[in-house]
Amino acid sequence: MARDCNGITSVSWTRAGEWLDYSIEVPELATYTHRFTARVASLGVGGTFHLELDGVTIASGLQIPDTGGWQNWTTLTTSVSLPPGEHELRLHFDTVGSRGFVGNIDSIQLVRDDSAIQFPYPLANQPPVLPYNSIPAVRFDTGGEDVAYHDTDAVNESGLYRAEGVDIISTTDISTGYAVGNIRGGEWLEYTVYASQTRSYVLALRLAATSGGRVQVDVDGMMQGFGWVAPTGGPQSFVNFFFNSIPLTQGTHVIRVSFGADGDTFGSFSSLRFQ
Ligand SMILES: [Ca+2]
Ligand SMILES: [Ca+2]
Ligand SMILES: [Ca+2]
Repeated sequence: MARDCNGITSVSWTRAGEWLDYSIEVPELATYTHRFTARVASLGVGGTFHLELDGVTIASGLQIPDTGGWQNWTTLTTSVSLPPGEHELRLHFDTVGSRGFVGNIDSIQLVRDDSAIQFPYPLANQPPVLPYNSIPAVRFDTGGEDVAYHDTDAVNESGLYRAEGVDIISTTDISTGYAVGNIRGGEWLEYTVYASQTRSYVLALRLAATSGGRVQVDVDGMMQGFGWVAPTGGPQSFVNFFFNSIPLTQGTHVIRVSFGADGDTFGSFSSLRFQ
């Protein structure tokens, strides 16, 4: 520990492999994006640290810059996705900088980003409880463009089921009768779920790929897997595409499914199954 110019105690002489734990409570029902801010200082280029929530990395490669002195403070900011409930936030020091220390940390702050609120759909306080056999892809979270999904334009081209940017088609692949269609490269959808147990889940996506393409799964903002879907024979020819190990801790998580590269045509997506 050291004292900064205000006489406030800060964490100093930090080395790789050390960590700090903070118990936090997120009182809301939904998963919100929070801005994480750390006030840091380092004489010479500092080291790196990452953040873990309940043992799972939620932000990595945070670099403490050269601030010109051990008591010259600057702020580091990143966005983290925090599900509701009580959590252990760990600040884990990874590498040291040019002077043999990671750097000094004076304070950290978590501030809710109210412009990025998302809830499960259709019932805001009832996320699907995993394992779950068939979450319709059209039940992506509420919250809109850039928060719960990204679509190339602001219109649902068919006008079916939901009046938002995501394009929805009719299908017989799922009993609810609707799938996300007209998926183009760069588009993504998010689903808030509740994992009933801490373990790895097998995730199966029902996909129909016109010309094939890349699909990626992120959990709470961290990539957990990606793969390439071969052409399936058209936008109504659905196949199961498996991710064999998606680790989830017990509690609420946001699953993001992203498609292709900008400009590609991907196809359709009818459901998600977590086993
Ligand atoms: Ca989001
Ligand atoms: Ca659209
Ligand atoms: Ca689209």
